[in-house]
Amino acid sequence: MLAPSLIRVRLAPDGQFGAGFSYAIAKTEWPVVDVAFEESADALLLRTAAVTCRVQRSPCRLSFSDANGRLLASDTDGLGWPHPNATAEPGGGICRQRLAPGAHIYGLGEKAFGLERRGRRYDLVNSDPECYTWYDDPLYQSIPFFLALVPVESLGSGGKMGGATAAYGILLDNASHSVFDFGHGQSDQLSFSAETGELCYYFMAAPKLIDVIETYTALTGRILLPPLWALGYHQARWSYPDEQTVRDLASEFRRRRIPCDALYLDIDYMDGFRCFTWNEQAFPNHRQMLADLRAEGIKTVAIIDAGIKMDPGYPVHDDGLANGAFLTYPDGTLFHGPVWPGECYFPDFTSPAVRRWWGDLYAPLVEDGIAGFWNDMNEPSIFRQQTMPGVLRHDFDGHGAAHREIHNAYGTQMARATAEGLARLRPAERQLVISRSAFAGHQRHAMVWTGDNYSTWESLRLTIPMGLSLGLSGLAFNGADVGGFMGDCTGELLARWTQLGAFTPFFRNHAAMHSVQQEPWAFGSEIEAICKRAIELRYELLPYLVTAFWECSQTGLPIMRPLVLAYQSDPRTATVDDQFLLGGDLLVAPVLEPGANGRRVYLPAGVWIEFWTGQRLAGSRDVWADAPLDRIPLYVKAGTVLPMQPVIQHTDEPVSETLILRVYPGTGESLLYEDDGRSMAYRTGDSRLTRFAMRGDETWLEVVLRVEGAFASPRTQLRWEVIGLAGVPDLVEVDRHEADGWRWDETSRMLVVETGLCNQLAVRGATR
Ligand code: MIG
Repeated sequence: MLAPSLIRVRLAPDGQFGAGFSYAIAKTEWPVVDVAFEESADALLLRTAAVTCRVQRSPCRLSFSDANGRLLASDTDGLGWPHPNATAEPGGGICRQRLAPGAHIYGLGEKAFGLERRGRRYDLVNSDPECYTWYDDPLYQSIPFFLALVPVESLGSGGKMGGATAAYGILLDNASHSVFDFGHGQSDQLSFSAETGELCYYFMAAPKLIDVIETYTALTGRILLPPLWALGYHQARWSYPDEQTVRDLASEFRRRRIPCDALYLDIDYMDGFRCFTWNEQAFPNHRQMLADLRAEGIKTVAIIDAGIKMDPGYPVHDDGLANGAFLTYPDGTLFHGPVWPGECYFPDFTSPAVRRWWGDLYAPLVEDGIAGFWNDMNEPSIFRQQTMPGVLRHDFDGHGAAHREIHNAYGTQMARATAEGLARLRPAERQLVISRSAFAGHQRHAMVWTGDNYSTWESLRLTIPMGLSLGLSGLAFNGADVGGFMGDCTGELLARWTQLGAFTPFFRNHAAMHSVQQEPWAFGSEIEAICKRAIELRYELLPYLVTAFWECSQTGLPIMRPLVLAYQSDPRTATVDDQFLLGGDLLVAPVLEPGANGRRVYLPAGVWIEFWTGQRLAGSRDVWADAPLDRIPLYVKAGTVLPMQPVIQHTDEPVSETLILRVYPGTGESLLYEDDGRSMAYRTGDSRLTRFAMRGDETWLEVVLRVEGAFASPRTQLRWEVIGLAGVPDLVEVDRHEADGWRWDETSRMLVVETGLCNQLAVRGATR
């Protein structure tokens, strides 16, 4: 019992418990929990304020119920062995539980399926699928954590409680190949199991899914705030082959006034794919190039792969050998396998010494001026074999392990070594480390992108459930290749994808070698203008997005959220995954089909205001959204103050002194988080939080501001834009005095009030 609602269950194959060391877990010390203990002939009962765990003695079966005595989860068979896939000793355990009728299952991070996980079986073994589409499994990342949403009726409490629900979550803390089956083998049963090692899982109970996520991220860690530039628009391609191409690319963005914060160097910037080297022919003056880009407000991100070329004389190779950094077979023979550079050795990122060595390797690239790093091929991927042999020996932070035992954690430990190295090299700065592979807890070291999708409408559609599921599984900072990676994008697809990408946490356009150019201007001026407008909107919304990132770093609540998270008791939301919430207040309903001029949108309970027209709409129903190619349907919850800023070309531009506050009349609370966007000073209190409390409707409203925190924001002017009032107001008040200089714009039916910093805004009699 780690907390009243968090229970760790361990079962060792031979009755011998190991050290229990795990890369998933961030928090191992918990305050003592009050537990009542009862014992009877056939069972033990452990009762906290939130959960009762019953352990039946023989066969050993566990069940969990909530504080109201409602059964949440119960074993259908004794916990046991072996795993159906178990190949070698000692074989991992399996846990089978009842899957209640009507229960929904979510989570597991990156999977190429819909949001709803029920009805299928999933393999969690980090792999390089070399491009994927719907239903391809496994993929690059494995997050062995799921959440269950259980209708209360089905918990056996009898009474019909229309829509009442309960939630729980389970993390299987095991980094070997695991299998989750949610009613696939047997429709009323779920099971989870691992190839090898202890069966260790964490059970978390809560009335609400959001509380389960809070507990899960308290246990496994939360995201660190990224630098602000990481939230801008990024442009990549495999590869921009030389200096001139990269320089021209940067100039194009500036010339066309399309905002952009970062460009990417894919593997061809290296000398023969040797990590930490430069192709001096193609990039002879890379330092100057990087400095010039920086001067234009463009950061450069470079790729680093996991394999190190077997090449005597190449310093990383020689050094790695001398330091014993590379993985070996149990007899000490070095393992090598083919990747881009040819035969490679693979560092043992589970060794603290190797992680340190690896992190220090970034020093020259950091000095050159590379701003962020992109770790690829770290499943690890090896050509012509799925991955490395399971018998290779790992240090496992001094505990020792075979590769098969920690396979799924390899990529995260590489990203961690990178992040820790950068933190040593640039201690005052926030870092961007992008990783393709990940395991539970990855979010506290780095972020992820979702690898090699296709330039197809199906892949576009998939990005939503994938991003939402990652967010539910701790990996809130994620994004897919905008425009699609493999195959040829089209103008229409790029327009729709850029519109969607503008509302995902990571916003990077990337394309594969041999595919058509996919930059925002690649398909002519109409598409360019649409992409540009979507990117501009992203920059206008940065104050809101930054706030969502901050909230995520505090509570684990995802940035991009499924409707069910906010409207759990509305059964209509349970499986919605073609629209989503960004933060708490903005509903995004992208167009996901070719040739469409609109789409259906489900508006949950409450009043919603259409972003483009200011129209007020009642929720709890489907509405039709007009969506010509230049428009993505967006809705703002009534009662929201949406913090925005004027368009900028990149985030190094000085922050405008004007903060735009879009007010959507209603009742609610909104937040604005601010800090310097680059340093670590926010961790010692140099930040500012503004709370907007609003009451009202379309005829009147009052917004009260409360400011906390010491950060001296450059934003000293407020431009209030009140959207969706019924008419011209009789009275506009700022700090309880009649405001001078407000105006009513009849065409947009918007009230505009310009003020300095203030504590209150009130609007009355807006009926005419
Ligand atoms: O085997 O570095 O997912 O983003 O462009 C392909 C080349 C290797 C896979 C990555 C992709 C990247 C590509 N890489």
